[in-house]
Amino acid sequence: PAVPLALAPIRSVADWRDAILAKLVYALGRDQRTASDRDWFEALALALRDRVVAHALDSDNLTRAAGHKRVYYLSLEFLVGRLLVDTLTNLDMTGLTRAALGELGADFERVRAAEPDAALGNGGLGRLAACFMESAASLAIPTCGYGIRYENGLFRQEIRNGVQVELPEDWLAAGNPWEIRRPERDCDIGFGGHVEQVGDDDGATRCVWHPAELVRAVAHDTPVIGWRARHANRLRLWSARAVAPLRLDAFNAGDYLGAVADDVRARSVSRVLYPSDTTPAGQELRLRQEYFFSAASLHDILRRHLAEGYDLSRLPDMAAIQLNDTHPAIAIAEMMRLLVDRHGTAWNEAWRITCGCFSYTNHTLLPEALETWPVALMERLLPRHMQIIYRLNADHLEAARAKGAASDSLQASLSMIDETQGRRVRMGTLAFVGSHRVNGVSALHTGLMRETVFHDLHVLHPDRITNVTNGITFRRWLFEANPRLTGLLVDVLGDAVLDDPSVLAGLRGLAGDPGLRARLIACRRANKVALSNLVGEQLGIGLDPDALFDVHVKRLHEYKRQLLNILEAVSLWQAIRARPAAGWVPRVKIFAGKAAASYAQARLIIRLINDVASVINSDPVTSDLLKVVFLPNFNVSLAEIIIPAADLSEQISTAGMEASGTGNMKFALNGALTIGTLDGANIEIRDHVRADNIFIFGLTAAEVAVRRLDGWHPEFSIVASPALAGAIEAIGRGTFSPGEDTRFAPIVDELRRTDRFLVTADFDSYAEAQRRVAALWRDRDAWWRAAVLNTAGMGPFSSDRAIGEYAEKIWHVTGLER
Ligand code: 26Y
Repeated sequence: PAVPLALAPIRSVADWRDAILAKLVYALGRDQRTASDRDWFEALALALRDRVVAHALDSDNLTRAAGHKRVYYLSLEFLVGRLLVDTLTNLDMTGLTRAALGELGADFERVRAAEPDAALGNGGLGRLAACFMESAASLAIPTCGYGIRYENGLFRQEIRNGVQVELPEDWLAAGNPWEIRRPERDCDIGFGGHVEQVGDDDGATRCVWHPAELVRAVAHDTPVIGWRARHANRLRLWSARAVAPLRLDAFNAGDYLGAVADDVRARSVSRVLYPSDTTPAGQELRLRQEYFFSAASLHDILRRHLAEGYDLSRLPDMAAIQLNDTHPAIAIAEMMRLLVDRHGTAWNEAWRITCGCFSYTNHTLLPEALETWPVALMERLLPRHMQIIYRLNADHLEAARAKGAASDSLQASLSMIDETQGRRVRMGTLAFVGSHRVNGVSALHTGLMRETVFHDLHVLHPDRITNVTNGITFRRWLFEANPRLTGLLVDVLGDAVLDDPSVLAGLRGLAGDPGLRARLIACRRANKVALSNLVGEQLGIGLDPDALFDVHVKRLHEYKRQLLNILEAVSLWQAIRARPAAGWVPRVKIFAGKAAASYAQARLIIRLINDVASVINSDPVTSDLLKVVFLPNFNVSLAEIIIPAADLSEQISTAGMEASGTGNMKFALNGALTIGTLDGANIEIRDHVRADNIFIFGLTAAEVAVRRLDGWHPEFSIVASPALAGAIEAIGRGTFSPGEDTRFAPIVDELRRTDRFLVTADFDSYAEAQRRVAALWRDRDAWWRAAVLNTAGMGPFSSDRAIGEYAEKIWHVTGLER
C-alpha cells in the first residue's frame, strides 16, 4: 500500500523561519549573523527540497501501487534556469518565505538572485524540455527526465569592444542544493571493443559485446514539483567518471597526472554542453555523450520495470520513451541490444517492444542540424549497435520493397545509411523507423516534415507523423516572471485563471475596458522601469520607459534574421536624421542572444549590432527617438525580466525555417504584440489572437521555396529599395566601424551576393510592417486593445495543453488520480 510521506504543510512564518534557520546552522554550519545571500539561498533550497522530495517519494509510491504507466523524457538539454521561485510558486510558499527571510534579516530578492541558472541547454529545445517537465508534474503524469549533468553548461557571454567572448559557466562551483546523489542507480557504460558472434546469422540473434572501455554513469536527481504541489517527478542527470578513478601504483610512483588520466578522460563526457563539432575529436565526444546518457537511462528504465515485477513483453504498457530530437536516437539500437543480447528476447518481439515504447520529436528541418554519424566512427565506438542498425535497415528496406518502394532511388532515400557523402548513419531515419509516433512542433513544421525531409518515410507510414504544437509553462512565464500582470488577471478573471488557461479568453470581452487598460499600462510601465534600471546598471545607457520597447531575444542564427532587424534600425536612424521633426515614435531596440563559438557570421552580426548601438546611442540628433541595446549573457533569468517589459516581439525568421518558436508565445502571453513572418507557431498565434492584432509581413514558406527554386538575386531587391541600399551602404563604408571599413564585408557580401535567408527580399515588407507598428502605437486605445487580445488568445499555448496532447495521442497515459 502507498505510504503518504508528504510533510505536513507549514502553518506559520515562525515554523518556516526555524526550518530555514536549522538548515543554515546544521546542514551548512553557518552563523545567522554572518550568512551571505548565497548561504540563505542554500538553506532555503535545502528546506524546500525536504518538502519536494517527500512529495516525489509519495508520487512514486502511488505510481507503483497503481501500476501506472510512466513517461521517460530523454533529452540532451534541459534549460531549467533557477528553481527557487518555481518551487515556491508551486508549493504556494512565496509569501511565507518573504516573511520568514525578513524575520531572519535576509532580503528575498537578493537571495533569489544568488541562485545560478542551470543552463544545461542551448535554446528552444532545451527550454521546451524544462517547460515539459514542469507541466508533466502539474498534470500528475508520472515522468522521469533523463539527461546529462554538464559540469559547465552553456557558456557565459561577455561583450568586449562589441565582440562576443565565451567564458565557462561554473554553475556547480558552490554546490547544488537541489540535487540528491543516487549511488545505488549508478551503472557502467561500454565503448569500443569487439562483438562475439553467438548465433550464426546477420546480427539478429544473441551476441556478446566486449567493450574496450567502461565509463561510470553517476546518478543525480532533482525533484520537480507541479502546480499546487499536486505531484512531483524527478529529473535524473548522469555525470561521468572512471570506474577506477585513481591508479594508486602510478600515483605512488610520482606520476600524478597518469594516475588520474583515465578519470579525466571519462569525465570529459559530462564536462561541457555540446563541444564544438567542427573537429573529429569533438564529434566523437558528442557521440559518446549521446550514447552515454541514452544507455544509462535505458538501463535504469529496464531495471525499474523488472524490479517492479513485470515481464519485458509488457514494457510498452508501462513505459513511454520520448526522444527529444535525434540526440538520444541511439537508444533504439541500445534497446534492441539489451532485449536480444542480454535478455534473450526474439528479434521480432524485441522490435515490437521497442517501437511500442519509443516516439520521436523533430525540432528542425535545417540540413546542417540533421544528425548523421560516420559509419566508421560508429563501428569503432559502438560495434554491436552498428550491426543492429544494419539489420534493422535491411528489415526496413525489405518492408518498403514489399510495399512497392523498390526503385534504387527510393531505397537510397529511405535507407538508414546515407551513401552520398561517405557512409553515414541517418539518425532521423533510425528514430523515425523505431518509433510508433513522430511529431513536429507546429502545424506548419509538421506539414513540411511530411512534404520534405520525411516525405518518403511518411508515404511508407502515413499514420506515424503527427503534430503537437509547442507550449510554455504559464507558471514560470506569467505567474513568476510577471506577478503584476498575474495579480491583475486574478482580479479581473478570478482565481480560475491560475488553473485553467482557457479562462484567459474571458479578457476578450474586456478589451475596450478603460479601467483594465489603465491598470495594464501601469503594470507594463513598472516592468519597463525595472528593465531600464538593469540596462542602466549594466550598460550605462539611459532608457525612456515610455518609448516603444522593441525586443529581439533568442539564439543568434542567420535564419532568425537579427540582421534584418538591425538593417531596419540603421535605415530608421538615417530617416530620423534626415527629418528629425517628422513625429517619430520613440523606440528602444533591444537585442540579446548567444552565438555558437564556431559560428563566425553570427558572431559578426553580434558585433554589428553592438557597433551600430554605439554610434546611434551617441548621436545627439536621434538620442530622444532611437536607442539600440544589446544585453549580454541572455539566459532564462534575463528572459524573465526582459519579456514582461516588451511592447513588441520580433519573430522574423525566414518562413519555413523556425520549426515553432516558443519565445513568440512568452511575449504574446505577456501582452506584447508580435511582428513576424508566417513561420512556425506564429501562424497559430495569429489564428488565436486574430489577424488584426499581429503584424505579419514577408514571404510565406511556399513563396520562399519558389524563390529558391527560381534562383534568387538579391541585387534586384537592393536596387528597388533606397532605404535598404542606404543601410547596406552605410555598413559597407564603415559608418559603424570607423577606420576599418572591411569589418562587416562578410555580411555586406552575403547580402549582395547570395542572401541565403532572404533578408533583402523581405526588407521593404518588414519596414512597412514597422510603420504599421508605429501608427498603432500612436493610437493608445487601439494598441492596448490589441495587447489585451494577445494575452486573451494565448490559452492554447500552455505546455499543459501540449503535454496533454502527448499523453493522449503518443504516450497513451493519463494523470495519476489521488
Ligand atoms: C545536433 C546539434 C547540432 C544540435 C544541437 C541543438 C541540433 C539542434 C539543436 C537545437 C535545436 C533547437 O533548439 N530547436 C528549436 O526547438 C524549439 C522547440 O521545439 C523550436 O521552438 C525552435 O523553432 C527550434 O529552432
